[in-house]
Amino acid sequence: MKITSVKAQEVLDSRGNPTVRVFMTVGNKILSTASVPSGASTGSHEALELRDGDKKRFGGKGVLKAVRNVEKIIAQKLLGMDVRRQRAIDEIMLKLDGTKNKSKLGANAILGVSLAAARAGAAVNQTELWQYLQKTFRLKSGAKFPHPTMNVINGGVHADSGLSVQEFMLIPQQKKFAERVRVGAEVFAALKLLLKAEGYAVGVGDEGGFAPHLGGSEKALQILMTAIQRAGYKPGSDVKLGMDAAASEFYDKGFYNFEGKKKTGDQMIDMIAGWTQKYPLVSVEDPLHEDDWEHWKKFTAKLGHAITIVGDDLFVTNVERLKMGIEKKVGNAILIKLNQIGTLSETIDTIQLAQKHKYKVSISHRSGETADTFIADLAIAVGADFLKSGSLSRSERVEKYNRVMEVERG
Ligand code: 2PG
Ligand code: MG
Repeated sequence: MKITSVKAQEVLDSRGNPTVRVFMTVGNKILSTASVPSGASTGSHEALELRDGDKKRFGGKGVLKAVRNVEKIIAQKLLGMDVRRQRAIDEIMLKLDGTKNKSKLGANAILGVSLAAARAGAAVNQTELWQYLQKTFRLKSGAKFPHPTMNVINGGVHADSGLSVQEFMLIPQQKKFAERVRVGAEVFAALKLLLKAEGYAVGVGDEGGFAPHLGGSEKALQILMTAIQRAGYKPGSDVKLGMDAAASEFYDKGFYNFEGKKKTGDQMIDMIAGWTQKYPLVSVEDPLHEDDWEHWKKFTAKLGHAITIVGDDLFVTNVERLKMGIEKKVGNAILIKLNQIGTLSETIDTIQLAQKHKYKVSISHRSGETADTFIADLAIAVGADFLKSGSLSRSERVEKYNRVMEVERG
């Protein structure tokens, strides 16, 4: 079935910043839409998110240029194509752009079209999106459900809590996805009571987790242990912990400015290794700066056998960066964010390379999100190990978990 129109609009994300929403029609009755998320702790090797820079609108963050690129440049080439030719569609956009980091058309313009095409293709075939992705990219069929990694305490650039570590996550261990979500939500509720009782604020940060001024990241780990117990669960066997340090954000000229202390890479490694001894901290993302390969290597050598070490800003969903990691034996898991690379096809290629080399795969939201639940279907389609979609509050976060539960229930 042929693409008959490709339109775009400037809409708002969960932080009130503009983002791109694409509307695609196929034949004369199928309409699909897709919205593009946006990060705050963006890696310097990510594909370019095109913003207008016109200070008179949204402080320069408008996306009218990207919208125009969809309607005036990309649409011209895609009209009349069968929407199910996903790889060809992505390929055409890559050629049209012609740059390494999608700086001509904008990764936000390109991704919106890429995702809207996939969703339209699923509608044409009258299949669920996750099944359509499996068929289109010849993935293993069948539904495998990820472990949610739920960011219930927000720090870093996602909150003003004063914590250097950006995210503290619950990783519930129950059998069913829906059970994991229930346990996560119960611990989240217990955490709220606990924080209140201790006099901390319970307003939430960008990803729906609390943002209390705890005075230090280790305190966050401790309070999570208590919250898990208060909810009636055992830390470790029922609920494990994860964190994203997003260390590039507090790195400066060879040092890590961590909660008032200037730390070397080795000191960062020792501090986090110490936490993995004391707490059921089984997953650590971006413990070090995105170009600090030397310490990444050391960190992996020291902890890679014991915990999941996730490269986010390090790998930026990019096949070339991941290949470097595989060669250097750095990390053992990759965070996947569609807008870091900009097309669905490239994202799938990166995931497949990771899986081939036994790297775990975590499909992730961005701190700026919309109600679009594409990543939930993507996680199921590729049999991802983890789905990282923030906390158990704010619809743009929980809708991803809700979507996986919907598929699990059948
Ligand atoms: C991260 C993400 C999502 P951002 O660092 O993993 O949690 O944050 O979208 O701001 O890059
Ligand atoms: Mg991260």
